[in-house]
Amino acid sequence: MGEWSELDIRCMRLALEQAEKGCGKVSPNPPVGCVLASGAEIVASGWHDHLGGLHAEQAAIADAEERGLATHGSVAYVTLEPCNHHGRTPPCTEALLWAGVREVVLAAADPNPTVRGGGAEFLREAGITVRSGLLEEEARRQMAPFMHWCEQRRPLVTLKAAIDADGVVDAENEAAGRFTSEASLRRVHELRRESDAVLVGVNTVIRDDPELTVRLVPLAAGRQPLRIVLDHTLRTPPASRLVSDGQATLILHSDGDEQRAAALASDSVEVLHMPPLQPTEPPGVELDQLLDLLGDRGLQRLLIEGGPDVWSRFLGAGLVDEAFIIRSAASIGPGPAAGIDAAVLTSAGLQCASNDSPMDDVIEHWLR
Ligand code: AOF
Ligand code: ZN
Repeated sequence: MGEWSELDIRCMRLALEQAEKGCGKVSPNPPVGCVLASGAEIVASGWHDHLGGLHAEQAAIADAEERGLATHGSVAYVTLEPCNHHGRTPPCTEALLWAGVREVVLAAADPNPTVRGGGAEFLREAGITVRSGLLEEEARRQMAPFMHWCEQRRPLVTLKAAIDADGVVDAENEAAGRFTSEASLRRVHELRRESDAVLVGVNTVIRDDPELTVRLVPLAAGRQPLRIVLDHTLRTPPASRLVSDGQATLILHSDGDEQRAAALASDSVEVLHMPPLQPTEPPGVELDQLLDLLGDRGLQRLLIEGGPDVWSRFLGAGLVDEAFIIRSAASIGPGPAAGIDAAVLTSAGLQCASNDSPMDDVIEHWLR
């Protein structure tokens, strides 16, 4: 279209790179990056680093100040439309005005229904040139959980499955039954870090007693994800790690008795009864209701870790937005079948977007 110059594109790419530094640390805010350019010179950059911390624009302005460089007359490249509200920080629109920015180039509009919006309009009315849509797709992808939550009020659902050469599944017990590589395992911990909640079925809890925490990669300013157990009749063992380790767990049931609920509930464990609206088949918590509940609680990304029953329920209901399938060349012998192959993923509405081989496993990334 000729609308964007090479400098524009270079600056926005850099802003996207800056934004990446906030990934997994700022939820429920989106990761955002900002670059300030004067003529052909990039004078400053910044990113939204942690919840309650400076927004990207303000971080970039602070960066320029620290370097003793003028922001007056510069162009700001931001991956998201500047906010126009007093939230945890004052409005970025005003910060840009104060800094004397002459033009704002943004990648994606901010669809957040809970903020005032109108950032671009406010800037235009103040006489600043605003151009939008540069590398929008990349920016929306980087902020996918935030965008998804803003537009649907539900978390983006990511499924992770590790499968051996014979289609047998990961024993989640990482010490005893691990067959995927160290690199794949780290990728799983990264996924957990980028997720607000991690969900398993009760059979996985009984069989593997998993922790489902982020341990192999630094958590930095991020939080441990909420652990969620789908437990139709409350069979979760009170001595399991998810119940006894003091980290937050949500156990959802549709037909458990009160005594069991009382034995599991504590300061860190919430037991919630969610009767199905209509009887579900197989019986259990209704998944649409579950996603609405998590969306209402502001959770933007849900990682489905297993096992096969849970995968098949989410895939069968067409509720998976993205899947990471880790395929190992090793055979772990007899075990539960994953029940996930290309045909299943395709009929769940997903397409294989990429194949990545960190060391020996293949990690397939499937997207809607
Ligand atoms: C920006 N720049 O770097 C980010 C923005 O609660 P607050 O004050 O942190 O505001 C959060 C909202 O602001 C968030 O939900 C999103 O709509 C927008 N995020 N805006 O101008 C940023 N992270
Ligand atoms: Zn802001």
